[in-house]
Order: sequence, then C-alpha cells, then structure tokens
Amino acid sequence: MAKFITIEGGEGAGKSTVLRTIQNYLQKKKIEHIITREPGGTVLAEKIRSLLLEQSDEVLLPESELLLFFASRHQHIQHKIKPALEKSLWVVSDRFVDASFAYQGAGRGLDDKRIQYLKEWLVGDLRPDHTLLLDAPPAIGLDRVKARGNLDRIEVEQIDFFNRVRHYYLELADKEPTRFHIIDTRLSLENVEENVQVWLRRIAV
Ligand code: Z5A
Repeated sequence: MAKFITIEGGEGAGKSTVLRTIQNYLQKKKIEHIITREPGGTVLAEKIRSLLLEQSDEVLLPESELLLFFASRHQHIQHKIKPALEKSLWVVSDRFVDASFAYQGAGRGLDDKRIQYLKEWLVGDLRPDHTLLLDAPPAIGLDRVKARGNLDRIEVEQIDFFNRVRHYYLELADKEPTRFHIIDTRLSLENVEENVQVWLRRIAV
C-alpha cells in the first residue's frame, strides 16, 4: 500500500543524506516511489521556492511568507503528491505542512489558527503516514550549514528563532508518537544512516 512519508527538522539536520538512504532502500526493495520537497516539487512551486529563499532588499512579510508556502504546497499536493498516491507510489517529501506550524507559527509568531485554516482549506485530510524528525540543537546544524556555504533568507535568522522551531517539532512529536520517529543527528552520519535503516525496516511492512 502507498505510504506518504515526510522528513522534518532544523537546518543542517542532514536531510539530504537521509533522503539518499531512503531512496536506496526503496530502490533495493523495488518499492515504486517519488522523492520530492517543499517548498517546491513542481515547476511553479519551485519558482515560489526561489522567491521564498532568495535574499531580497524588500522585506518578505511573515503573512506573505506563509501564503507563499501554502501556494507552493497547493500546487505540490494537487499536481504531484495526490496523483502519485493515487498510482500507489510511495511519496517521500522533504518537509510538509508541519514546517509551516514550526517556522511561520512558532518561529515567526503567526497565529496557529490562521495556519490551521489554510491547512484545512488546502491540505484537507492529506496526512503523512510517517514523519521522520531529524533533531539536533540548532547551533550544531547552523554550523554545518555555514561550513557548506551561502546562507538563504531563512538561515540568517537568529538562534532563538531556530530554538522555537525545534521546541515546536519536539512537542508535536511528543503529541503524535505513532506518526513521528525522532533521530538524533548529533550522531555521526554513519550512525544516523543506520538508525534510518532500522526505522525503514519497521515501517516498510
Ligand atoms: N520552510 C518554512 O519556513 N515553512 C514551510 O512550510 C516549509 C519550509 C515547507 C527551505 O527548506 C526552508 O524553508 C527551510 C524551512 C523553511 N528553512 N531554512 N533555512 P529546505 O528543507 O530546502 O532547507 P533546509 O532545511 O535549510 O535544508 P538544509 O539546510 O539543506 O538542511 P539539510 O538538508 O538537513 O542538511 P544537509 O545538506 O543534509 O547537511 C548539511 C551539512 O551538514 C552537509 O555538509 C552534511 O554533510 C553535514 N551533516 C549533516 N548531518 C551530519 C552529521 N550527522 N554529522 C556530520 N555532518 C553532517
């Protein structure tokens, strides 16, 4: 049966490595799937991604940011996620709607009720079967991202912003233990990979 899996976490949590591990596993098991991401995933949604991540002289207001994330998500759901699930493919998405509550809600301080309204309207009852939360203190992830190179518009936020994001994700994982699995990404990449494999063997039944 098709599964919808999302990967969440802070900056530099190692999502790229984890996604490669998942892709290799699904290929080995001959499970048909797509790997996709938010913001992005379709041609127009990727254009919105550029607007969201580019540094700009004009301040992108929190409300506009939230609406752009949902505009990108709506394109992504209707043109990519739902059609794939309807064809019984597994869908693995690098971030999904939890990120809006974490970043725009907890991070930027926008009212959860407004985000909930957009979720009910545009996401409806589409819900990930499993969510992998890659967790580490933000200082560690940010150091990794800085070592990698240029920072995007969101990565230049202050550490308090990322602490609020992390705290939100951990609370949500605590509330939804059946959906969430947390992996500590302070561990080496090899250990993270091993833990992802163990989790995959458990869910891919
Ligand atoms: N966002 C939002 O605000 N609201 C929303 O609704 C959505 C998203 C959907 C873009 O997302 C931004 O949009 C993101 C959230 C926000 N905020 N920011 N900033 P994104 O997912 O495309 O970008 P990202 O979260 O910034 O991804 P990233 O920085 O590329 O992180 P990553 O993919 O998790 O990291 P990585 O490239 O795999 O690893 C970074 C480096 O660390 C790399 O050199 C690795 O080799 C190294 N690394 C990773 N793990 C380890 C371990 N365990 N040991 C040693 N080294 C490691």
